[in-house]
Amino acid sequence: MRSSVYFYPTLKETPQEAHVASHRLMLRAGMIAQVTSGIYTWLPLGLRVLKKVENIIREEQDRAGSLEVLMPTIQPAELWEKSGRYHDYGKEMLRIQDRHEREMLYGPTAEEVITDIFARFIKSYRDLPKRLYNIQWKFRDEIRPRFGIMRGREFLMKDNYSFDLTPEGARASYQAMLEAYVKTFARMDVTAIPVRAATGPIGGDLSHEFQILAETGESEIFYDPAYETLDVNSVTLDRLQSLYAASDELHDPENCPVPLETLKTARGIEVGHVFYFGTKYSIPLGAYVMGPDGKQVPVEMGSYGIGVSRVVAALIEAHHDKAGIKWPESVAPFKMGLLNLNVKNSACVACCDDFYHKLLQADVEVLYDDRDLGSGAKFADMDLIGLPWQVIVGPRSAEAGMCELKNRRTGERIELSLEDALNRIKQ
Ligand code: 5CA
Repeated sequence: MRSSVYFYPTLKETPQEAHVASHRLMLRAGMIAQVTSGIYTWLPLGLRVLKKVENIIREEQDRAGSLEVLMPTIQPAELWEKSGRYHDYGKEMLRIQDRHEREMLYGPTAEEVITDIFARFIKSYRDLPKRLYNIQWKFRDEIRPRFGIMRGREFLMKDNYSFDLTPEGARASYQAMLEAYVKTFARMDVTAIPVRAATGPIGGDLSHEFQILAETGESEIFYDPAYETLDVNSVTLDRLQSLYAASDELHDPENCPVPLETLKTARGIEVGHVFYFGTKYSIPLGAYVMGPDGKQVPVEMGSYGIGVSRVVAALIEAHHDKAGIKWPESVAPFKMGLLNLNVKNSACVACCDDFYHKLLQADVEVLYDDRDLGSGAKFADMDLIGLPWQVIVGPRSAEAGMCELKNRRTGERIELSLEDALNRIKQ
């Protein structure tokens, strides 16, 4: 992609309304633009990152034996009246009337819709277990939308729903999701740790939040120092339950098993939340299957969310410096930036154009800064948008067939021939 035809309106100044690094950097890099409070347009550069995050999540959900569906954003109030949540959900739910004055809502989550689908089509224990998920926009009329897309009103969520015959089966589904989450976040170069959490309006009595540790996190978490020895790569539900780590909502200082002197606290960003709530929705919505003994039993359910759009902000909180974002390769909008430092110099242009075409042929995702701008502005923009690699070509290096290769994360720069640079990048 050539910068001259692309659209990423970068800003030099820090926008006044942004109080955390991720919000500041997303606005400055031209990734998002606010439409109104808590509602954003994703601009091309931001959308590329969102799609990559979404795809990693999708691949790990599929690998964990889940099936993707796509539910609507708008739901009928009727289903929520059946589950009993329509009146309890309160002002966070955006309620709408259609032209026939039927009550509708913009879905804040989808337990009712998916349970109704299950109830209509799945009738036998032989079809279990089933895990159905979608990646869809949700709306919650947050009282205090803030930090950009971190706490938006409209946000993208991956929500998975599991259906099992027995509580043991449901725990196995819960365990499979814990594992999928650990793999998902590892692929994005961050560690998200599961802590015990309150279940709120989703319900149930077993729940974990996945928290990425960051000073600017909105949640406070409390944990036993022994938790630091937890190997998140081989985390099991039993192991998790044997160690104390709780979100602020659930933490009760009076009844905490860890003595106050040893208890640790940290701040985190809640990027995911998993719940086991048994038959809370299956009974009222009629999701029963025929068991092996021929009797009708309500299915055991859990739900598993990831704030897909919030993850983008959390990744920036975890990976940035003063100059800008430092994307992990797996989610970077482009793998590399190619900087032509003088677009009026014909040797430099010829050399960069040729290099650009070779990158395209090799399927390397590249943003080619071919704009007529000073080199200072190009360096600043490239560091700001945070592509993992930069190839820098000026008139003198062009004549010698050389370039500079910069690693954005380590800051390391080396001079090498264009040919060697190409081979390295292809690897
Ligand atoms: N139905 C369940 C799981 S499928 C559910 O709705 N869980 S949730 O309420 O915890 O939301 C799932 C995830 O969505 C959260 O962990 C968080 O990462 C993200 N999320 C929730 N509210 C917002 C918001 N206002 N802005 C951005 N992300 C949000």
